[in-house]
This record gives sequence, C-alpha cells and structure tokens, in this order.
Amino acid sequence: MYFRQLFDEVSSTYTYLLGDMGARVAVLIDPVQAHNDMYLSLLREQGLQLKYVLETHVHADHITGASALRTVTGALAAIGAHAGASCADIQLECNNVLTFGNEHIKALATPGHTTGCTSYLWRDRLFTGDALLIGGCGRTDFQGGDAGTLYDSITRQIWPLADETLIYPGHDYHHKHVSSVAQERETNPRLSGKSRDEFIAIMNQLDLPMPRLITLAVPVNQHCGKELQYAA
Ligand SMILES: N[C@@H](CCC(=O)N[C@@H](CS)C(=O)NCC(=O)O)C(=O)O
Ligand SMILES: [Fe+2]
Repeated sequence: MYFRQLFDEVSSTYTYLLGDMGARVAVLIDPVQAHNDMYLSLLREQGLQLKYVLETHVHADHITGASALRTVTGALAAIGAHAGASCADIQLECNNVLTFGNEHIKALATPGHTTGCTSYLWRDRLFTGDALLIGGCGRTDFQGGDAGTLYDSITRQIWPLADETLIYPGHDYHHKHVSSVAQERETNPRLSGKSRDEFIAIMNQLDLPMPRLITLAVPVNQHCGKELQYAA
C-alpha cells in the first residue's frame, strides 16, 4: 500500500494519497487545486493511476482540484450524496464502499460541519474531513452546519470505531498530523465528557470570522472546482 499525507500551507488543509502498489491505482482525498501539479508528479513517480477523487465535503476555504484532476486522469469524482455537488460522478450514501485494486474505502455519513460531510474509513484509518479535528472539530455556523447533528455524527459514527483507528483530519491549524479514536474520545476538549447540550453551547459561542475564501470557494466547489480550471 501507498500512503501520503500532504499539506496546503495557505488553508492548513490535509490531502491524502492512497494507493494499491500491486494494482497501481490510487485515490486522492480532498485535493487542493493549487497543488494539482504536485499530485500528478507523485502519481507519475509512483506509477499510480488515479481512480477516484474523494471529497469529504464542499469546502469553504480552498478550491478543490477534483474537476481538473478528473479531466487530466480520467478519475471519477465522489462526494456525499447530501453535499449539494451534482457535478460529482458518484454520490455516496452512508456505508457505500469504493474499491481500488485490492483496497476498499467506506463512506460514513458524518454531517454537522456541513450537511453533506462524509468521512472515509480505509484499513486502520479514518479520514474525517472537518467533522472531527485533532483536539477540536469543524465549525457548524455555515453551509447547513448544525452542532447537534455534528455531535450525533461523532458519537454514533466515530466513537464506536476501534480505539486504535487512526484519525486523519481535513485540517490542522496547530501542526498536528494524526490522532486516534481513543485519544479523541478521551481527550477532545469539545467532546470528552460533554453532553450534547454542552457541545451545542460550546459551538454556539465560538464566534469565528468567516473563512476568507467562502464566497468564492463554495459555489466553485459545488461544481467540483470547475470555474478555475487547472491548465495542464
Ligand atoms: N482563517 C481560516 C478559517 C478557516 C475555517 O473556518 N475553517 C473551518 C473548516 S472549513 C473550521 O471549521 N475551522 C475550525 C476552527 O477554526 O476551529 C480561513 O480564512 O480560511
Ligand atoms: Fe470545511
């Protein structure tokens, strides 16, 4: 297997490249358009063919590379069916499984940061997008976000996973790279020992400024990043 965690400094976004080295096929999760050249170089270097571009949600803070990557590589774009991105080739429902070579990756519906948020379970690791961050979680004040829904997603879909399941988030703003289900269940300050109502109260008091790019990024990402097409 092949696994890389890649970072976009501008938006603190993590992108993940997963590959089956036997079958020579790969999946990208949450590519950032500005780095499409780098992803394509990595794929070429490793002799991997891109099969799927998976989005955890319609992003508010960066432009996805999905549209251009699918044009260049023939990959299919996939996103949660409730994300509002009809541009995607595959609209995933909870528990849908995608296969690349001998590898399987399962979509889990984890709404709350946005309506259509999806996490992806692959081997011993979960790619949570902005549902669960390391020591935090995605905000719930735009794109249909809802704190109670996020609490339900995390406690019903993520906490029941095996303790040692690795958590790979969609962002980190504090130079952290990876956590685990047990670590977050026990120590996440927004969730550990907190009731649903306490969590909602915490989320409603965050008072964060809007992401700088939100008015540009959301409509473009609803079209898989198409308007700012990458020039190959
Ligand atoms: N300053 C950042 C804000 C990014 C932001 O709001 N990120 C969202 C994810 S799309 C979030 O949930 N952040 C959690 C937090 O800041 O605690 C920007 O302008 O892009
Ligand atoms: Fe987000």
